[in-house]
Amino acid sequence: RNGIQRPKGYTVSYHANPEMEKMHFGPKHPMKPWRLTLTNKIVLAYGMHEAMDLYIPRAATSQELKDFHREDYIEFLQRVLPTDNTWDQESGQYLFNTGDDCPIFDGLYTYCSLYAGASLDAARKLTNLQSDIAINWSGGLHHAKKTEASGFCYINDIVLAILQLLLYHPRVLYIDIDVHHGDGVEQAFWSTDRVMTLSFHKYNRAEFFPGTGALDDTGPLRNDSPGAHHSLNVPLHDGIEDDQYIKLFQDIVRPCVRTYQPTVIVLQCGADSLGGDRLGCFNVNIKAHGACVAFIKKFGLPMLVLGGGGYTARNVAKAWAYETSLCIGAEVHPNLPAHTPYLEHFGNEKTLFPKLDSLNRYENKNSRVYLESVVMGIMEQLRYLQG
Ligand code: V1P
Ligand code: CA
Ligand code: ZN
Repeated sequence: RNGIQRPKGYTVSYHANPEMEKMHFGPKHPMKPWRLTLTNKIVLAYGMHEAMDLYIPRAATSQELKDFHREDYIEFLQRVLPTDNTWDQESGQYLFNTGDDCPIFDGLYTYCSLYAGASLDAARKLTNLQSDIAINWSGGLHHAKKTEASGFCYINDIVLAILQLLLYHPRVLYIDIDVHHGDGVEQAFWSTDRVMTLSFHKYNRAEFFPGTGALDDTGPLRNDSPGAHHSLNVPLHDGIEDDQYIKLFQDIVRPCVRTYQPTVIVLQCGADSLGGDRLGCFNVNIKAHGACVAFIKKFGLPMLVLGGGGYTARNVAKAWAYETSLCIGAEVHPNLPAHTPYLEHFGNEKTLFPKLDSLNRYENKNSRVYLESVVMGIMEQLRYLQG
């Protein structure tokens, strides 16, 4: 119908549960699960569903969540209600770091177990060889810790999915292009050499959440610890441009793959690294963001593709729909199909690739020399892993 055909020689699975999309963090909160509805509408309007195996994933069980998270934290998420007083007098903090960033809303536990279930299902499609690329746009919530919520993330679905992959795969490469540091995933696999984590992000210790992810944050300091040099960080400044971002991504990922020889890649595609994002501060366009997905796909390794941040919903939806098309290897028309539901929501921008207008641009604080020094810093870390 739309000329979208199944990819030849490989299988893509798409894991989306519409129950997720109804959830609300609260009127002023930037995280809007509704962006997933917009994404799925565009994916369907183009006819991309013809080219993938679609799954409505089940919720993860509490036992599965406890594979990473501590029991008392999961039990808290299971029983807590928005009306409960969760202020802890003793510590002077809200329990388990809930609060403004991680509010307790109606259906919170359902929300958490659904996005985690989707990432687990997607990972298992890869390990049982039913898919080569598995996509879950509702996942990618990289800040959640073993015993607490952080930065809009409650359950770390990425850690749970990687733990599944590790049952079958000797080495997992985790790449994170969300504008924030993937601190929860880094911390979870800090001491192992079976997962390499690589995050690209805006870094400013005092002013930008979560304040970690400096270039010299590379794993345990003792050289005899297996995890040493297996956490890689690419700290960036405001305003990075398309060509710089693509070159940096390729110049860093290529040697990481060559040196580490992963058997599977997990890609967190946080869309807050796009220009015009409500929380982000880069000047990256949708085509450049997608170029990272296309570049990873070319390695031909099994791939778990996840969402993450992204706070200007129309751009998030366009980026993730475009990246779905790259996964299935379909060329899509640059204008959204006329029958796309909610088309009016996109205002004057019926194109899949809106140009970043000058009002939304950040001054580029990333010099060529700075970016070269970052690549050199990463290469230095990789040298420890050779031979
Ligand atoms: O900056 C902070 C905390 C709150 N302060 C005490 C420090 N929080 C950030 C959290 C950003 C989370 C990003 C998540 C992800 O990486 C993955 C899903 O994208 C924050 C910000 C901000 N501008 O950085 N929270 C909020 N804004 C916020 C705004 C309105 C209502 C609730 C939270
Ligand atoms: Ca990142
Ligand atoms: Zn983010």
